[in-house]
Amino acid sequence: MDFYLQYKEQLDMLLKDEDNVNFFCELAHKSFRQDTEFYRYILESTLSFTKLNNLHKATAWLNNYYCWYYFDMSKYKEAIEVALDAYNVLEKYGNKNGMARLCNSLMSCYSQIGQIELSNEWGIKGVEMAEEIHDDELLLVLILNIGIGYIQLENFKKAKEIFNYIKAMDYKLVGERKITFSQCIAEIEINIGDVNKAIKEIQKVYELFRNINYEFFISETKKLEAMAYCKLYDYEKADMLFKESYDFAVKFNQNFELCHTLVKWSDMYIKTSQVEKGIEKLEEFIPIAKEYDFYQLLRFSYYKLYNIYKKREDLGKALFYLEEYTSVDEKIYNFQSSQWMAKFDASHSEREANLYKILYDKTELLSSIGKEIISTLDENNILKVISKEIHKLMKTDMFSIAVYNEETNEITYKYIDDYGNINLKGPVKLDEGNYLTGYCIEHKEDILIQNFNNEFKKYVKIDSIDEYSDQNIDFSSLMYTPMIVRGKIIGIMTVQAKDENVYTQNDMSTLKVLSNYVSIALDNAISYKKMESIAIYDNLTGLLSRREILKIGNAAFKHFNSYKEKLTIAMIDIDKFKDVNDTYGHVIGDRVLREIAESITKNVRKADFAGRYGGDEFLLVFPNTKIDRAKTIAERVRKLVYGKKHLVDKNKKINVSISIGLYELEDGVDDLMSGIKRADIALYGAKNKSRNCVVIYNEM
Ligand code: GH3
Ligand code: MG
Repeated sequence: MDFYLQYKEQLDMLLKDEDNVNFFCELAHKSFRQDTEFYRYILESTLSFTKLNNLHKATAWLNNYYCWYYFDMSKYKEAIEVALDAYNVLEKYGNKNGMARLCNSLMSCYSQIGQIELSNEWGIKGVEMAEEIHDDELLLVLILNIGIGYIQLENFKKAKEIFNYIKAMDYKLVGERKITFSQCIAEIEINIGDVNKAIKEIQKVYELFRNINYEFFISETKKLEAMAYCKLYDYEKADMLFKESYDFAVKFNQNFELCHTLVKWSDMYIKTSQVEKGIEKLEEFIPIAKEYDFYQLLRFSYYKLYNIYKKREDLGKALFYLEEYTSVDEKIYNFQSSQWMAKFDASHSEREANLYKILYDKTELLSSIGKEIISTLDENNILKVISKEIHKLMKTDMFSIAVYNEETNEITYKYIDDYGNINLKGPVKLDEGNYLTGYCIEHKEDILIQNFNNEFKKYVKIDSIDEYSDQNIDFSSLMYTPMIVRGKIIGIMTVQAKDENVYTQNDMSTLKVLSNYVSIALDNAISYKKMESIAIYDNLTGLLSRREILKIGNAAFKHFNSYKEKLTIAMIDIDKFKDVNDTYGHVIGDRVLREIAESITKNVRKADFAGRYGGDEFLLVFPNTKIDRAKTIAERVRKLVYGKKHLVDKNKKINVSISIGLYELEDGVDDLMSGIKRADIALYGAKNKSRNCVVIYNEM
């Protein structure tokens, strides 16, 4: 049938039911990157038809393809705009299939302009959806693109895990994807592996070019080849290849490739001490990158220039590039805190753990253990949860977590013994015989051993097992995996069994998922502890924390002791505060507590200090103040607190009073604590008297 007749017929069908969009999608799919003009033409004419006829769903589907047209034109903002629009429309219709595809498009766009985090978020979201609708092909594309994102972030280890997964799953890769896959493997090998393997992969790519329009891929392939030859120190050949890559990028209008090539080319010059030439390439790259918002590349490059000029002590230029660097950094950050980021409600780490779950294992059990682990803020509890659960997942005669202290280069092993008690071993220096742990930490790599006696030499440079001081000699099968948070290694996890050949690659993957959860949880626990201990202000009232007011009190006590400066302290407790809670609830109670704290701080002098000592108790420190003066202030505070009305119900306001005990420090008092005790005694005096009053210790 004549093409245009067929096309018209299909438009009519679309008008009847806008789900009849397949014909157009297939047309686009076939011509994509093979016949760009036709691709654009088909999409634009069909889109003007669907828009005119208010076919929103069909428009959204086609916009997903149109987004890729913008993408190839380096118009990423436009690409993102149509994709987001389309996503919103399909979300309304609950069309998971289309949404998952748009996740993929958005992931690629954001990655291109350097919004890798955002890109990653979309990718992982897409992965979840593709899983849900059992679309393995789309799942593969998404995972492939997530891998590319990690390469762009120069996180080659993670990228490698992902590509290993793709290999292991034995997915059928065809056409362009085969090319992309080989290019990625090559880039990973160049950076963290074997250059010769990389060159072999690149050869594969050239062979694939025979059956495909290679315009889109040639510049990148040449660039990768150049990078490989840099690794082999053949800079002449590399220079030539960079030039070819550059020319192809110009010829085919590929701005991203052009920029990327210039950056890598300049890297080579800088490395070979031809710094001027390196700067020249970067200067050519910057305006193009700025025009197309290649933030990530810009950020890396500004930082490089900053360092070059700093080294040369050209501080003016160094500062200029540092400022450029920070401004790009901020832009990236602002993007990340944009409304789209906010749409992803769970935290990034949690989603990342989720990706691992999908990559390595699909059981719900893991995810529920993960949730339990992540919600724990106590290190020992984390260990308990995981030790209990791991037996359900694999054979375990010994399980241990070792926490690594980078500063002291020490590790502390923690494990649960047969009686359910937590045992510690260490801290021990990493280099004192803890070879496998050391290897795992140093290389940030997993270890899977089926037979300890035969295999330990792969990881350990010792001749005899007698030199081995780790506890694992009783065990034949061992697995180790590092725990990494934000690129930093915080420890390892190990599972061991007495028999040989116990663990498979699959068990290793499971352990990795768990280690991911534990890493997040431990990181949370550690930051929580830190936050707790460094908190200067009390969360609820905003007054100084107990720890902080005691610190200040102790300093004032030193002045009292050494320089005979006067010092008076006050203990305050809210009267019948339990009743407020019981009558109006804790939320109102909290508010009243906050308001009382506010009245207290407002009405002491600037030089005085107020802290929350306990539940409804406050400690005031009046430095350089005699009891009479302190009494006047305390009376004022008491009156003003009692005078304030607190709204506790729709129309109900109440007054709440406080009792105050005062004590002026006297010679012979050993420390601040003894002073506080006396102020407390005075406070109880006030409670016994009538409440809502001030009592002085020495007048009791
Ligand atoms: P008294 O006059 O003898 O001090 O009576 P009281 O009811 O205030 O008794 P006490 O000081 O022993 O009890 C303090 C009460 O303060 C207990 C608890 O209900 C409440 N409380 C402590 N901390 C908080 C808090 O952070 N928020 C709220 N809403 N209530 C708290
Ligand atoms: Mg009280």
